[in-house]
Amino acid sequence: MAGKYTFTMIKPDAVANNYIGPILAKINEAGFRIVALKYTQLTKESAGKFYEVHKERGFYGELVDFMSSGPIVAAILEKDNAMEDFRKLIGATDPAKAEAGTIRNLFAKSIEANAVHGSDSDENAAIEGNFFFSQLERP
Ligand code: 3AN
Repeated sequence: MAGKYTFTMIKPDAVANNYIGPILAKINEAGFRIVALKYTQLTKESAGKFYEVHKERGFYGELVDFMSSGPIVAAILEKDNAMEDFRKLIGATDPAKAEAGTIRNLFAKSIEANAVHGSDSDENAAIEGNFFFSQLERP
């Protein structure tokens, strides 16, 4: 059964461009409830751990540098079919290929600095939510 929670991060590029407000508004307008929210900055070590699944990929080092380069906003979102619906709302990884009106189409400039992260499975949504939020801070 599809889960009702997913996890997102507003990445350093979008935070630097003052897009926290507009992106959270889009998320709410699309029917998601924000049930946990945190403004923080990843260290290289914690960004490396978060993206460990991509360790073997050529862009891993740059991705870790970028994701620890400035503050981010982490959030847990609630909606029926949350993970899949959120992936649709953010659009393709490469903003040039992201459908019109999606968050990456509206707010991202490059495949690396692509404004937002969205979990790619219910299992990863739970793992990623637990990475940023303690039991007291999340539903
Ligand atoms: P998504 O974020 O759409 O799930 P993934 O999981 O394939 O995409 O990639 C994780 C992150 O790695 C992306 N959000 C993006 O920042 C970065 N990334 C993916 N592909 C590339 C690439 N070819 N070059 C640079 N960075 C990339």
